[in-house]
Amino acid sequence: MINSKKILSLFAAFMLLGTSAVMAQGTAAAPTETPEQMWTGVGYYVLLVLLICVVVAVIGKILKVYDLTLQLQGKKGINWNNVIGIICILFLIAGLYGAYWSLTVQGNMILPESASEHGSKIDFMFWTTTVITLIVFFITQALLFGFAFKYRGSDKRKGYYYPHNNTIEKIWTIIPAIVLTILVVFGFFTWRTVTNTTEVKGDLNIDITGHQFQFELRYPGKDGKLGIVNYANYTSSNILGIDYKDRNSFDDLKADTLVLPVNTSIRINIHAQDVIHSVYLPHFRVQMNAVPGLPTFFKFTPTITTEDMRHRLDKPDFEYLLLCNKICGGGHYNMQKVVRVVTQAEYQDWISRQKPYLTDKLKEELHLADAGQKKSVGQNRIALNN
Ligand SMILES: [Cu+2]
Repeated sequence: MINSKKILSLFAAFMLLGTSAVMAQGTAAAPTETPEQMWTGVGYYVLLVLLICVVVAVIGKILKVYDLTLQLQGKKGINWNNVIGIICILFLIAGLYGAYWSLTVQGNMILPESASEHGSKIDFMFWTTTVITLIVFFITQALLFGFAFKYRGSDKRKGYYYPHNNTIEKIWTIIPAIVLTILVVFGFFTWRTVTNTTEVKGDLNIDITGHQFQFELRYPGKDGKLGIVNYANYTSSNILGIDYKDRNSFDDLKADTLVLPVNTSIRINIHAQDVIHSVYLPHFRVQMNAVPGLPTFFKFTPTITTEDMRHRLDKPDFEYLLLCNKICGGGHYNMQKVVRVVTQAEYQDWISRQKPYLTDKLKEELHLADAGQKKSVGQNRIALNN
């Protein structure tokens, strides 16, 4: 009854159960779930899968016994070809209904209209691809299971041996190749228009730095310029490694919310300090990896203020979000910030209330007290001249 194969598969099942238990305890550190809850969750689903396997095996055995009894009585046994054929049709109906359900229920969770200028191009591409693949999906699934049912095994007919047909080969190679080429070229040109901006500078430059597990935002001060950063300058009080030999960095501002003035071209400069993160602004159709040692950037123009979007969606507490889109470690889920698109006036008011990165403590640490004062004297002079 029990051979080495069965013992091995039982061993594999226990290993799987053990691994899930260890994984469950590892992730149980998440504050929202207690270890007990996670343990019940994983154990429950593993047992459910085992139970389904047992039920299927039992039904199979019962049918086998029934089939053998019929044969012993000299009757024709179960026509398995018909059973399999009908299962194929049931699978087609259940599968298509599942696809429809998923489109209507999960489809409702789709992002609202794009809140950036280039976003409509990305959306157009997304919907073109979705519609084409959906049409192909429905046709091929219907043909696959429909044919499996229509041409199921039968004593009345014999399978026709049909080894090769060049025309069919050509059709099903060339048509997908053309469609894919169009989609890829279309995507290439769209991406080029989105990212290939002649003037690389935006009206507003903002630095976004990702590290485990937080985003740091840096806005330029009154001079409108961000100072140079270099990871080698990193200290516990200079977490971005800002280079204070560069005077542009003296008035750089620290912010907790990514506030963007509407209808202004924004250039986000993207840095990472440890592993690869990704700056993802889904409502603006913006995503760019944050790679350590390789600064990247993305330029876009927000077009709908947070206030306006709340009205349009009829959700009074709607917020745009900045998310990390690379699984960068245990606290990845926590890497998010609120993004707020506001009017120019609101932006000016907000920026005037942000604190500089160059704190008194840091000035002391860098022996910059003098330089800071000289700078402010210089600024006053300019202000007077104006
Ligand atoms: Cu991350």
